[in-house]
Formats: sequence, structure tokens, C-alpha cells
Amino acid sequence: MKGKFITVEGVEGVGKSTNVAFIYEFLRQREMPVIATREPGGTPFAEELRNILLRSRDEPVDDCAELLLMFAARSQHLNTVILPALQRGEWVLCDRFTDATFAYQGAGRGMSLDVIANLEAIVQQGLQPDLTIVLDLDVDIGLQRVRKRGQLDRFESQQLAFFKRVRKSYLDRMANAPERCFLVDASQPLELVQRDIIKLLERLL
Ligand code: Z5A
Repeated sequence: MKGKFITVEGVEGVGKSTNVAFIYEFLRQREMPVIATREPGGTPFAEELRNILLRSRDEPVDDCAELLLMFAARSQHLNTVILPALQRGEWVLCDRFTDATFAYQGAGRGMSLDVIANLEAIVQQGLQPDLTIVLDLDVDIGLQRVRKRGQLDRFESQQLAFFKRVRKSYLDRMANAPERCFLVDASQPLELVQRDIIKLLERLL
């Protein structure tokens, strides 16, 4: 791949969207060819799947159905947006990727990590991000930030214990992939978070 693949991860409210926008501008100012995208979503079809996945509903959603839809959206996104951009030599900046599946469907919902790893192998064919920035923050603070926005989606309505498992999973996965995963303390003022992010980007530039 000629381009670079950067993912931004973390529990709700850690500042992923804010910092994806920041990284996008930072790279644009350096005249790097960059696209910003997100998961689940990133194509019209995958965004439809996102709406299905996030919408609160009365019918309980089966955990396996949720997992398969995450990978269905990812396959579409990967093959129609991410891989073509990387092949053109562009930098792809993605708000969440498969680490989120291990965290939410694996640790959060309790789906088998081996099953997730098998789906990852089928869909990604070995592709991994060049850099994963894990924004880490106390779960209560992140949820307070998100709740200020008002109505909660199907994931945001989960109990605190769910998000604590998600956070722990991110920290565990980081320890297993130290070559690409780096933690940034997202409890700092935004300028300091972004200073730390720039240091990580400079490793790739
Ligand atoms: N999901 C899944 O289950 N499995 C998967 O494989 C994938 C996803 C890919 C959608 O994700 C849902 O899909 C997600 C997991 C699931 N669950 N939920 N919920 P999403 O990324 O679209 O949704 P999100 O995590 O809820 O994003 P978010 O709520 O928009 O949070 P954020 O992007 O991390 O934060 P933000 O919008 O940038 O910032 C939140 C607020 O905090 C905002 O007012 C900022 O101005 C403020 N902020 C940001 N940084 C700071 C600092 N440093 N100090 C003070 N205030 C700050």
C-alpha cells in the first residue's frame, strides 16, 4: 500500500470526531492527500447499515446479527473506499475500525474473540492500520460529555459496566499491538491531547 491508514479509537465522548477533524486539517495543511471516514459507515450502503445498527428499537438485536452487520459494513467500506484510497497513495483517517469490534462486540457483548478474529481475517485479508490512536478517558467523563448532546443511540444507552469492559479491552489490545497502537490521555485539555497526537503523526510523516 502506498498510503497510510490511521484509525482513532476509544469509548464514547473521548474526542474521536473532534480529533479526526483536527488530524485531517493538520495533514491537509502539510499538503498530504487525505480522506476522513468512519465506521460503521463511510459509504452510502454502509451508512444505511450504521443507521440500522445505531437506532434504538424495541426489538432486541441479536449479538451475532450485530457483529455480522459491523463486518458487512466494514467489507463494503474497505473495498470501495479504504483500499482504493490507500492504493492511490492517500492517507485514510478512520473514526473507529476493527479494534472497536473487539471492544464492543467482544468485551462489551461477550462475543467470541476467535470468531471476531476469523471475520477480521476474511474481511481484511491481513490489512491492519499503520497507526491506531487510542484516546483514553474515564468512562464516566466520556458519557457525561455525550449525554450533554441529548438523545442517546442504541450503544450509548448501555450500562456503565459495558463501557468499562470496552475501555479495558482497548487497553488490553494496545498491549498486544504496541507497534501500531498508542495511547493518548484524553482527559487533558484539548490543546495537550492534540500536541500528543501530532507527536504520533510525526512518526509517520
Ligand atoms: N461500534 C461497534 O459497536 N462496533 C464497531 O466495530 C464499530 C462501532 C466500528 C458509533 O460510533 C457506535 O458504533 C459506537 C460503537 C459502535 N457506540 N456508541 N455510542 P461513533 O464513533 O459514531 O459514536 P461515539 O463513540 O458515540 O462518538 P461520539 O459520541 O461522537 O464521541 P467522540 O467522537 O469520541 O467525541 P467528540 O464528539 O469528538 O467529543 C465529545 C464532546 O467532548 C464534544 O463536545 C467535544 O467538544 C468535547 N471534547 C473533546 N475533547 C475534549 C477535551 N480534551 N476536553 C474537553 N472536552 C472535549
